[in-house]
Amino acid sequence: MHFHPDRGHGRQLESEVTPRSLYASRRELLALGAASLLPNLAQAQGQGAKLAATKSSLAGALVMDKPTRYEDATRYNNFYEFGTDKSEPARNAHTLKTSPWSVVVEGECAKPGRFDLEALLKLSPMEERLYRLRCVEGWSMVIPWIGYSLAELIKKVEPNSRAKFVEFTTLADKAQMPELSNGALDWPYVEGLRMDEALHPLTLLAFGMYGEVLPKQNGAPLRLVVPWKYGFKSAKSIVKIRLVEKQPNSSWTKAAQREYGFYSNVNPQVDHPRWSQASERRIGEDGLFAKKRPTLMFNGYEAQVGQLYAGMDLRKNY
Ligand SMILES: Nc1nc2c(c(=O)[nH]1)N[C@H]1C(S)=C(S)[C@@H](COP(=O)(O)O)O[C@H]1N2
Ligand SMILES: [Mo]
Repeated sequence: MHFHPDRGHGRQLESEVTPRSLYASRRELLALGAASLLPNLAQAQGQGAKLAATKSSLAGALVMDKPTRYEDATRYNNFYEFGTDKSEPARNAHTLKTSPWSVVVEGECAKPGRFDLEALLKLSPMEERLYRLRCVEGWSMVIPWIGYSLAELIKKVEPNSRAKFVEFTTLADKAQMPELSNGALDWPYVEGLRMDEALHPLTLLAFGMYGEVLPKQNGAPLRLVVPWKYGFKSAKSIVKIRLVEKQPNSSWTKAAQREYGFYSNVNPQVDHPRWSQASERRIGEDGLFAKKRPTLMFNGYEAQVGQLYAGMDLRKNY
C-alpha cells in the first residue's frame, strides 16, 4: 500500500468491523478490481485508512435493512460546499484537507476547549452502527457508520444549566471548497439540536463508515449522524460545537423557513411544502421496477426517540 500524507489521519488502525469488501457484491468487487487499473477515485482522495470499532449493542443502531453499496453511498452526496449536484462532492472533495483538524467546543460549559482529531479519536470507544439516513429530498441510504455518541464529547466539557441547545458549525474555506461562492446557502453551514436530542445515545459523532475513515465527500474527518431527522441536520466536517441558551439559527432554516424547520424530524405525515414525504427511494435500488419505500415516523426510530417529543405538535414544530 502506498503511503499518502493525507491518508486517513496519518495512521493505520486494525479494523475489527465489517470491512468494506463485505458490503460489496461479487460483481462490484470485480468492477473495483478493473477500476484499479484506472486512477482510483478513493486513492486520489487519500482515503481508505481502516478504522477500528466494535459492533454497537445500542437498540436501534443496527437496523435490519441491507446496507447501501459503498459505491452508491460515496458517489451520491449532498455536500454543497463541493457542488449542488449529487455527483460533484465525490469529484471535488479531494481538495478538503482533513489533517491537521481540530474542533472547538465552547459556550455554556465549565470546561470549553479545542480538541484535536487525535484526541477526539481516542475520547471514547468506536462503535459500528448501521443507521438509515433519510434526505429531505426523498431518498435514503443505510450506512454502517463508525463513531461514538456525541454525548461523550458534550459530557467532557461539563455543560451548565443554561446549555439548552447545541450549535454545530462546519468548515468554510474558499481555498478548499470550490463552491462556497455558489450562493446556495449562507456559509458556514450551521445546524442545531436541542440539548436532549444532542445527548440522545443514537446521535452519533461519526469518524468512519464501512470499516474505514470517512471519505471526504461524506464529511471527513468527522460529522454528525442524527438518524431520526432529515439528512441536512447531520452536519459534515464540523469545526465548532457551541452550547447555547437560545435555539440556533440553522443554515437551511435561514434559507427557507417554511420548508426546513428547526426540528426536521422525519415525518411521513407532514409534507414538505413542495412535495410529499410519505415515501422514499433507497439509493442503489433505482430503476424502472424499483418500488418506493414508505417513509417511517422518525425514520423508524420512534421507539427510541418518540418520547423526546411527547406533547409537542409535530405539524407546528416541523
Ligand atoms: N457541511 C455540510 N454538511 C451537510 C450537507 C452540506 O451541504 N454541507 N448536506 C446535508 C444533507 S442535505 C444530507 S442529506 C447529508 C448527506 O450525507 P451523505 O452524503 O453522507 O449521504 O449531509 C448533510 N450535511
Ligand atoms: Mo439532504
